[in-house]
Amino acid sequence: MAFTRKIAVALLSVLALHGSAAAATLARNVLFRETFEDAVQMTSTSRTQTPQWTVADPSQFLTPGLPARAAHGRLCAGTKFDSVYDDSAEDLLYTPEIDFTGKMHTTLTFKAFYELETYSHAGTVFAADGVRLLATPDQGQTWLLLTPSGGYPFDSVRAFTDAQGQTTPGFSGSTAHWKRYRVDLGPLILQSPKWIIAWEFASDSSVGKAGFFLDDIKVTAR
Ligand SMILES: [Ca+2]
Repeated sequence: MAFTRKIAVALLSVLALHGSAAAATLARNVLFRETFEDAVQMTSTSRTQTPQWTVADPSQFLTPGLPARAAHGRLCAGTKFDSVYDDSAEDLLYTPEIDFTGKMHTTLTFKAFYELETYSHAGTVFAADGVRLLATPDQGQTWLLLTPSGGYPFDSVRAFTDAQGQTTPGFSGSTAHWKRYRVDLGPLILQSPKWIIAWEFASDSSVGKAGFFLDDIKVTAR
C-alpha cells in the first residue's frame, strides 16, 4: 500500500514536471498572441467620440476597400467596418504589457491590409492618413516609434504632424492583400524589460477610406 502510494506520488511529480516543462516552452516561444477570435486581450482608446478600432468579420460588410476575410480565423481588428473611417481621428489599439525579462531574439509579426488616404502634389504621392507602430515602457508616459523590417511605405504622414510641425513615417496608401510584417524588438528589450505595443491610427480633416485592418499578431522570443 505504502509502495503504491510512493509510485503514485512519483508519477504525479513526473506529470507535474512535464506540465511545467510544456508551459515553460510555450512561455519561451510565444510571449503574446492575438487573433481577435475570442477573449481579445487588446484594448483601444479614441480621441474622437466614435471609436475607430473595432473587431468584426469583414465578409459581413459591403464597404468598398475592406479585406474579403480575416487573415486568421473569422474576425480581425479594423477601423470602422460599416463605413469609411472618420476625419480627425487619433485612435490607439494596444497590447497588454508584455514581460520580456530574460528573453532574447524577440520579434513581433502581424498581418495588415489597408487603404488609407494619400494625395498627389507635383507628381509625388504623399500620405495624408496613416498608421504607425509605437511602444511604451512606462504605461504611455513615453512612446517610441517601431519600424518594421524594410521600413514604412511613407517617410512622413500628415495626420501625425505634432505641435512642432514634426511628423513620422507610417503605413499609408493601400495593399491589395494581407501583408505580413516583422519587427525586431531586440533594441527595445535592451532599454526595458516590459513594453506595451500599440497601433496608432490617425486621419486628417478630410477624405475617409476603408482604413487599416490587423490580424494574426504574435510576439515571440528564442
Ligand atoms: Ca482573426
